[in-house]
Amino acid sequence: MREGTAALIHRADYTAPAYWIRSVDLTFDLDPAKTMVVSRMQVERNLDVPAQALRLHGEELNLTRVSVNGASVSFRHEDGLLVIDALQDLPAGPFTLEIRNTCAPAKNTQLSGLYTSGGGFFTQCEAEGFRRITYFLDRPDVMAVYTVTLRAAKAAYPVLLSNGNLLEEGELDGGRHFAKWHDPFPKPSYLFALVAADLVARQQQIRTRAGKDHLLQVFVRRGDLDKTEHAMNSLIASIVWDEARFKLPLDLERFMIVAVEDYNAGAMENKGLNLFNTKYVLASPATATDDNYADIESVVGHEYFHNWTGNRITCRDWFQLSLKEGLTVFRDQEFSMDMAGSPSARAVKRIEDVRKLRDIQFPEDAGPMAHPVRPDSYVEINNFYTPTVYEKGAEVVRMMFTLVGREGFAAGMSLYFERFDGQAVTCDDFAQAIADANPQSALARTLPQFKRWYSQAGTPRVTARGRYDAPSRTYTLGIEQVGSAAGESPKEPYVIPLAIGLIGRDGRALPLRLEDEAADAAAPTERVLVLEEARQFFTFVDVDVEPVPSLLRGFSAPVTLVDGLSDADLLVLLQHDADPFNRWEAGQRLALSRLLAAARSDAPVALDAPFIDAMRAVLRHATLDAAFKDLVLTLPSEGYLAEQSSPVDPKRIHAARMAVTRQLAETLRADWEWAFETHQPAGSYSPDPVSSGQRALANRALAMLCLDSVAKGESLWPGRAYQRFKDATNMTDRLGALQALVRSHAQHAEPALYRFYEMFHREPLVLDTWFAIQASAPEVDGKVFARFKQLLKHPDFSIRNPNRARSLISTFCAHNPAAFHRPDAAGYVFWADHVMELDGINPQLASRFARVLDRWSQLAEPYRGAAREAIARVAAKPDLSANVREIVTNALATT
Ligand code: B3K
Ligand code: ZN
Repeated sequence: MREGTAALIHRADYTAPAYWIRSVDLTFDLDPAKTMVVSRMQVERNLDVPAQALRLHGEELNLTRVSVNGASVSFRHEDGLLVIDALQDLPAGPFTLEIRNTCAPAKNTQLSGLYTSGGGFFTQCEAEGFRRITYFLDRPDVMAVYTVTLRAAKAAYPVLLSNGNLLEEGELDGGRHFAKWHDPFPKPSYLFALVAADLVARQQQIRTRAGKDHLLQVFVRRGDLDKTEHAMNSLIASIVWDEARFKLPLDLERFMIVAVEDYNAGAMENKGLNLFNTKYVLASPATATDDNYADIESVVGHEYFHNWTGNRITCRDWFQLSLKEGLTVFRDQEFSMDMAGSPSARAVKRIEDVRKLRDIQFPEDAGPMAHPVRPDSYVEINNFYTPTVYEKGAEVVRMMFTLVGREGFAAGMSLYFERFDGQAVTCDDFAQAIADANPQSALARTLPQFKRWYSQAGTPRVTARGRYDAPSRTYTLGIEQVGSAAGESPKEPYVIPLAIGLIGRDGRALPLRLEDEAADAAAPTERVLVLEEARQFFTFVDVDVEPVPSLLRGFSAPVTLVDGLSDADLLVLLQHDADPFNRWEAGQRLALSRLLAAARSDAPVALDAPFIDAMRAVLRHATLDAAFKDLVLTLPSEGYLAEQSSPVDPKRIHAARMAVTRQLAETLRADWEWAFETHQPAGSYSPDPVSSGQRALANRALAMLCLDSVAKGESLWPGRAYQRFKDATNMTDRLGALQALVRSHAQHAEPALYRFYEMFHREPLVLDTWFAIQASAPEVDGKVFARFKQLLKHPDFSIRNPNRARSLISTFCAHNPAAFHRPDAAGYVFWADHVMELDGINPQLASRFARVLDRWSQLAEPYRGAAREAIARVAAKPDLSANVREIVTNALATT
């Protein structure tokens, strides 16, 4: 990755802090225009580093006083830091540093630091927001014990919260009140939080296995209390799970979740006081879909699990971000799988996770922002909260899990906490602990090589070729690691756990015995090969028929596999593979080759009978779960197809995907009708995997039926969809029907959209969906683009609310490629204008949005040249934030 003007920070330059802040006593006089902060810190020199001035971070603050041990001292500002020189003369030992400053929460449109939203005060400090509240050593390896006093007008801000336990609260003069909080656990400043707002809470007392009582609270705005049950249940489930699976208990008397409407991220794991985007808290059957319910469970879990993986053990520096994020994503994925229950529901979750990885992380790893899981340098750390650090990081943890086994991983986690609880550590420390707890494992044997997963960017490509020798009844797999992308030189070989099986054409799972293994015990039908070299051969013996190899089962490593299987082989896997992931994958690959062929050719699409029959067989299968069927029948996304094409013509890809979809709608018409009629869960709404799978399949069927009806000029299914839209008793069905109408361009789409708005315009999260549906509608003659531009002027649209901005602008630009990429470049002109506008308001949001054009260099002309021009126009703006500058500079460095 390359960077231009702004300062690059390098991992290799890490040095320990010159001072430690052991404790901090903060007092806030909260006022939207001018909040006063008094910070009294117990500070000590770090005797391991040479004596030097104390340099504190601070951003957009007004400093009023600095004193040391009660006496004012002189200070200076240098390179954006507050420098205090006078400390070298102090006697050894701790001293008290007091700083008084003010900040302006109401003017804080960046939503980093202390800001206002909906009339309340909220904070977001990760990664470097604390320095926007007061001067501090705002780095994760400085861990302090916090005591926080909040003072504010009682009528406007009846609820005053900070981390830890409530020590006291009371009245003050002038209608003000106060609350004093104490967090007994030393923590880095990025985990600090405060809330002062008019909120109500759902509360629950629980007793954990250890017999301790805890108070759980979910705070929301008045009127939203009836949407907090699922979040509370998810929190309780998370607490129970972490104690049962990893023996990690809740360590505070009180655990709070607060929902906030203006929020850059999804949620934040502040110690004992998690702040959440409302999107990941609020749910009722009438307003939230099955997917929303699942997301809430997973995000509540994720933030809760950070309490140990992130908070108790944190990162030494921000290059180690995946230490907490990769591990915590792995933990939340395991949690969701364990909650899902059945093997089939677990597989569905795994498929969804892999689909996300390949749709989002693989392109990142092949584009201008490619970086290792543990980056070596950055300009703006907020640009590195990426799918690579999170999702690929979780895959790296999953590979360790695979290499040491479930018990071994649990032992490794215990050793990790034994060694490092209360400390700020590195990815190396984590990997070493897992390996040390499993000295006999392949991980321990290969650790330095395994850690290339942390240091090398790019998605490894693995080719596999199998050869069956009938006379000797042997099957030899030759496997090669061939670099990351076409044309790129090979990386140093990785350690790759490759889960495999061999299947007979009749579907029989064949025993797997390697040539040097004894023939006494029964050979397993699945095993994990550990690849370590650039090229390796594995010979299996006693193989009585020519097998079809089922490789990379469960997606056992984040690689691209090229195995040269024929359609006939893939059909065998789709029909028989005991591994549900590979069964799904076989269907995706069959679809992919047809979609790519359709995108290349100008001839009308004519799907072959074996493919259609295979899809029908899955749809009609007697024992497969509905959710799994739905995933098999979901065609690869346009984004994924784009990654498999060169150059990329978004309109051709869209047209091909639409054509294949229409043909499946037409040829499987009777099967879709059957699927719709037979997948209607009875009884009251429940977001469990079985019912939500049924709803997903019914909604897909309805969408297919509407497409086919509209193509034939019938009104039967659009009419039924409209009726279902009106009668629905839950949001999943209502939205499914609405999407079916909008995506088929049925006449009923307009009245349905109108009605939907009338019903839900007071529900911000549902209104986000209303914007998103219109922004993602399939483009016809520029009408969707025209409507999109109209919607930007809608009175309910605001670019300042991140959820709303994402629901309209990001949805259109990132998730509607055929509408966004236009030969007249109007989409790119819009993009550039809005990156620049947003950058003046909220640089973190702007730089996320800026990444929409990361893959510009892959585009076909005329898109490619026009996209580059738009990026160059943004880059030419002199006062860009470091956030956006890093993105556009890197984008322009690609050719
Ligand atoms: N740790 C936060 C993300 C903070 C984003 C800062 N730009 C949420 C999470 O990963 O749990
Ligand atoms: Zn996280």
